[in-house]
Amino acid sequence: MRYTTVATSLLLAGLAVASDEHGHGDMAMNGQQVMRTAEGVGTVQSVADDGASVTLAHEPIAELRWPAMTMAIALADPVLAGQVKVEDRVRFVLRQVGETAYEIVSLEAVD
Ligand SMILES: [Cu+2]
Repeated sequence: MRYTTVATSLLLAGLAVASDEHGHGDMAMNGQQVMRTAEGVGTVQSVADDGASVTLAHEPIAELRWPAMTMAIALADPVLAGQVKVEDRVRFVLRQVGETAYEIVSLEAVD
């Protein structure tokens, strides 16, 4: 019984390592990271002076399992900052750029 438990743990550990390596393999083959994108809507709370980020009060984003929250999000291009102003309701597209990091690649005010 005890032996079986140990063997199962080793098997699960092996699977975790295998799937991790698979993810890195994808990156190497494509020559770039596999990017996940997701769309959201929210209201602009502030825009960084240098155009590097915007702070949004965004609605839940089901694809990422994000609840509604207010957060600063990096902008892929500072030009995006010029397209919106505080209190604008916006639609945006996020691109994953790291394990838990996202940046906005598209940002536009909506009615
Ligand atoms: Cu958030």
